[in-house]
Amino acid sequence: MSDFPSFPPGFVFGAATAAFQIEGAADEDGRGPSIWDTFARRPGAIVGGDTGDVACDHYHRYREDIALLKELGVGSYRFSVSWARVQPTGAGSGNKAGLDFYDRLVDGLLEAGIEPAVTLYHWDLPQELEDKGGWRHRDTAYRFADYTRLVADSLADRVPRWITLNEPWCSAFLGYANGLHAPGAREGTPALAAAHHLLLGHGLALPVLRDAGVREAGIALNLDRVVPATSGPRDVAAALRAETQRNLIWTEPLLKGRYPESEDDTWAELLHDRSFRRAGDLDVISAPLDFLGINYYTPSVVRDAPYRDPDPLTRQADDNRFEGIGMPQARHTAMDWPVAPHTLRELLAGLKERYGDALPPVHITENGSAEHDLPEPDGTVRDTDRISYLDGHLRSVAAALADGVDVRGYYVWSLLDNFEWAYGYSKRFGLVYVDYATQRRLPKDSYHWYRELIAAQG
Ligand code: IFM
Repeated sequence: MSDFPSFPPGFVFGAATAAFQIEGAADEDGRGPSIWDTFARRPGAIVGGDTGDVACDHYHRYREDIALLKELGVGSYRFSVSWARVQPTGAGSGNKAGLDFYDRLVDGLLEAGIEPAVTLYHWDLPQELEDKGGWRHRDTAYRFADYTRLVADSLADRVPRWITLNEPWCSAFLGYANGLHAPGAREGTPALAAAHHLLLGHGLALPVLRDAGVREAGIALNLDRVVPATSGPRDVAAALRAETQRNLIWTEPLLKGRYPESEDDTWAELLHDRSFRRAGDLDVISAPLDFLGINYYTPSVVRDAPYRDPDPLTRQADDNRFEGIGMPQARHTAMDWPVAPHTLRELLAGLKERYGDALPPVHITENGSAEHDLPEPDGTVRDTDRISYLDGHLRSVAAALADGVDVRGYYVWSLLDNFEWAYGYSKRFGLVYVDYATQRRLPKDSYHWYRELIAAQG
């Protein structure tokens, strides 16, 4: 560790998880069904037919997991609250048993000297709200603000850092355009309405958090570092379209109070579709953030391509005349994602260049890799590829700091192997291996490596 760059005093080293991916206890203590419970039961939706019913059984084993975090030495733990556990139908009064669980979790973290960081929405919408239209429907944004009040009333006195939404791009486009995520809809334009209503929900939740006196409120976006395949004008234009669809659709409304322009016909039309927008929405959405959370894993190298669907009437809202060509020269993780740590620094530099002083302080709210982990007979897990992935990305963060980007923290995804959405339990992102048959936790070599790094940084 001696050659590792020093991070500034107060820099937060953390680890992250999300409720649906680890908690299990799907039917306990009054929890209602979420869209992921429903979607996981759809034949063919999830690899191996896996569900979140048991997951890592964190609901019952949270004390053991807090002990793992304490031993790891993290300053902060980012977890999400299951909306359907604390407000089973997505409306009305709270479910005390559900709120009590998070109360105990927060107290346990504080006793262990770890700052809790709460994500309010990590994709698990109560099913009843989906039945009423889900994020296509404006009212869901107001329901989200009410739910925020419920959770803030219970936890704001002890939780300093709050994240409204995790990766709304996935909720909108994987959920409502290509159907790879819950609720599994393939609908086109409603994905844009969903994107807008997610942003509106975020904007409505912010003053609720401010009223509750929270120290820091932000949002976590999965921003892409988009690289054109060649310097030719067609590929450069394709990269700009990709950046609009992946990044600018979020950062422009949030940081500038406007939607991006696009030279692409379908997108220009969709972005200027005002049917689901009301006057004043962009003011609500662009309320100041205390930090911008960035979840980063891998870059996209894109080239110009025809529409996948030539028919504008059935075309999906994520079809924007570009295609990824991968990075054949790079190592690939078990997700088949190319590993290119320097691109995180480039992404951060690009944001700083585009937004200047309008860019709030940044937290890397997720970064990590799925690898083909196999425990040795003695219980060790030699995940050297993950160590090199994390090492590279942390150095990239250090380089961004040296470039003058105000990065305040870094959270490894994830503390535990867990339910990796459409991939079920087939992909392992954890610093800690979970043997799902016994629920035994085995800290991997990367866990020990991260612990040493945190200790060495003081
Ligand atoms: O597991 C997910 C997480 O829920 C959101 N960000 C990406 C991770 C890895 O795919």
